[in-house]
Amino acid sequence: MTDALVSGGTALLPRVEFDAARCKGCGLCIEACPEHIVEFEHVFNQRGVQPAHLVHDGLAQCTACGNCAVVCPDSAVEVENRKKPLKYGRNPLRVGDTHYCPGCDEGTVHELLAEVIDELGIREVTVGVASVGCTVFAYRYIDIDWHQAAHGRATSVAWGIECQHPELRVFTLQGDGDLAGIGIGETIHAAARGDPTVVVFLNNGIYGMTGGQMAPTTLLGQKTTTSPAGRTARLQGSPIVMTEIMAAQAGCSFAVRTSVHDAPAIRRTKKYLRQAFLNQEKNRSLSVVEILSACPSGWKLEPVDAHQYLVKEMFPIYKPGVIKEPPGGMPR
Ligand SMILES: Cc1ncc(C[n+]2csc(CCOP(=O)(O)OP(=O)(O)O)c2C)c(N)n1
Ligand code: SF4
Ligand code: SF4
Repeated sequence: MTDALVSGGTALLPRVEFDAARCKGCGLCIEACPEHIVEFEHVFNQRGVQPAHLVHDGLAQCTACGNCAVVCPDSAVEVENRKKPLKYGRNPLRVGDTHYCPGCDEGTVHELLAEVIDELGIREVTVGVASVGCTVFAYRYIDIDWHQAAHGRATSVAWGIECQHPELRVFTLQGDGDLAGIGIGETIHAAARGDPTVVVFLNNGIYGMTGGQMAPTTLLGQKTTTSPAGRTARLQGSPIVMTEIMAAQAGCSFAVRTSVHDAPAIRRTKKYLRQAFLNQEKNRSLSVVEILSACPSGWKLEPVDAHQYLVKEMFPIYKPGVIKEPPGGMPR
């Protein structure tokens, strides 16, 4: 690991590496560490932020839970439990620094997708369809084949690939403006047809890339650049709950809503993504994994506050959990 601060010298202690150059200083690892042994350094890195590192002598208290590595949206932490052995963070498919804002959840979803594709051994047959929005550069970060779709058209592009190459495993990565706004027609028709696509739906309740405009998923009362007084049901309509709508279509065989706001949620989301790819192989119909995603920049909140907002304000409207079980049920 380049520019890495390496801690841990003996075989019994965990190995914990913080990549100072990669860190964008969001502080999520500091929040996630149950032993409180992660802090910001006093010096600045090339990105102009104070990167996270382990406190002096922190390794002696480290339990190798891996939470810091699991929550890092930028693959900047690696933890190895040398007793088990177990490793967290960094996998062979994840490449490059991401452009996402500090604390943005979209990078964490890349990590999970890369891990699942790697662990299922489907790298050579998987094609991602990147959409327009903050995930537009997804093809730079996961080393598989990609296709770029125009705004809202990702499921249609996926269907085109699937028609020509039924042997391939195709997934889309779409924001809520993309999937529920301009692409709402394409999305519902894909669910009705039962395309064998894994739809990964990042719902941050806002148009992030273009500067925080109101999306179909914006909460009532939420202030955005195009609803400065807060969204009202009368004027702009109520938030659209897309995953329930997709689940209601006969061709959708697995629908779930989840989040990546803390380490247990990240682990659950990985399980759901894995299930979606397994469902794709077994049932050849549409799976949707909606991931509630913090947008600290668009919401004008600090990363940790953004996750609190997500739990307090988004969960009551967008309830996490399995909406439609896959045929045969969820593995316990
Ligand atoms: C046809 C078309 N209309 C509008 C745009 C401008 N545009 C680019 S990104 C975007 C919003 C993306 O929001 P979302 O899908 O929620 O993704 P996020 O950026 O929040 O991840 C819009 C409207 C475009 N690129 N193409
Ligand atoms: S979670 Fe990652 S990017 Fe954020 S402060 Fe920690 S190491 Fe840096
Ligand atoms: S604008 Fe929002 S969604 Fe886009 S990268 Fe920044 S935090 Fe993430």
